[in-house]
Amino acid sequence: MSYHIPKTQVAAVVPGRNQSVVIQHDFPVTQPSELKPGQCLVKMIGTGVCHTDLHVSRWDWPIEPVTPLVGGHEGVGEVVAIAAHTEASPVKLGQRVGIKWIAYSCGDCEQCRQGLEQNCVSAKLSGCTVNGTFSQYVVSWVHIVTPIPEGFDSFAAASVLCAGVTVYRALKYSDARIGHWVVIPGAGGGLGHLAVQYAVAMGMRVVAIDTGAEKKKLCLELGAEKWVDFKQTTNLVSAIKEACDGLGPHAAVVTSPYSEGYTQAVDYLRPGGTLMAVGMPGDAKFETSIFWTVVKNISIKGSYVGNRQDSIEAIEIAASGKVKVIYALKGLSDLGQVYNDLQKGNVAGRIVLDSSK
Ligand code: 8ID
Ligand code: ZN
Repeated sequence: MSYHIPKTQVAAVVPGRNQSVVIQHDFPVTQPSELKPGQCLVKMIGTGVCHTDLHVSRWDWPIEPVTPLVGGHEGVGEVVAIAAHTEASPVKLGQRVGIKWIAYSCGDCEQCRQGLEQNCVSAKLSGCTVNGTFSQYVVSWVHIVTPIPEGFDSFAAASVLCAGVTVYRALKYSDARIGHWVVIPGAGGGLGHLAVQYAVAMGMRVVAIDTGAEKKKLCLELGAEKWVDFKQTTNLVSAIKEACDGLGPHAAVVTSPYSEGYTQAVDYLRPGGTLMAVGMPGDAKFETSIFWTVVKNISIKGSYVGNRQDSIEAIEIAASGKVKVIYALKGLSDLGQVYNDLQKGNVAGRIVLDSSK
């Protein structure tokens, strides 16, 4: 099998710092002969837009992105070339695969050996330190891409590769178990709406925190038992405690992109509870009571995307129908508008871009 690989492609590009996204029709395509052993070329089908892409495009974070920046890190496509001298490729030409935030991890360093591939000393980040999925052809690595099960919608699968994996792992490490209350600030957003469903699938009881009628409806339809609107609730701490037997939730998985989603978590968590930090405001600090963190035996844990195994588990659960990605489909050329909508908090669920448009 061999494919015609064009020399140029359409890509949504941020040319540099303080610049807006532009649609470029002549962005170069890496040719199969230019791939290094272990690499593959993936022809994109679709890609989700994560709030991380917005953070990166605004230089919000202490990580310096490549420029011109082709963002995007949750995409699905077809393998159309595998580099010469690639040994024991686990994926084949023509296979559908997913690209995630961790574009590359070495597999050999201490962090990789322990399953913390996210913290690999040589990690490359899709759509940040290497070109990402807001384009039609992406260079990836055969040992890192995630195989997509047959029959699973490519556009839905795309958003599992960041949003889904991230919240699935955060819940897995939250110590919450069947029957426990989990509160999810940001529940109506891209990560949050999947967190609601993974938590329900794991047997947990969910309190969704977000704002507006559309997100309320979405969260309750997806299985949240209770809803708290953070803009309309004057005493969030007592509202959340009350929603969870008067004692508060066993865990909070905070997916809000701003520090406001974090500030009251230690106050409303049940003694012994766990705060899973997932949302990533660039320069905020935890503002929380050390005294009550100690006295209530609160655990605070960061959770950063997931490794290859987490990704496969998250994909298989979603492919089985237990978790549904709620998305609106747009084209690559709509990325600028999607960033505006995300910034304003206007996106319920996810926006996925069709790479052919
Ligand atoms: O590996 C990770 N930890 C990881 C992976 C992927 C994404 C972290 N993230 C980070 C992103 O960089 C971003 O900071 O998670 C955050 C959320 O990403 P997202 O889900 O893609 O964003 P979104 O779709 O805009 O959803 C955010 C939701 O938060 C709500 C908004 O209304 C929106 O629905 N929200 C806000 I803004 N403030 C809130 C508050 N104070 C809040 N919800 C509750 N309380
Ligand atoms: Zn993401």
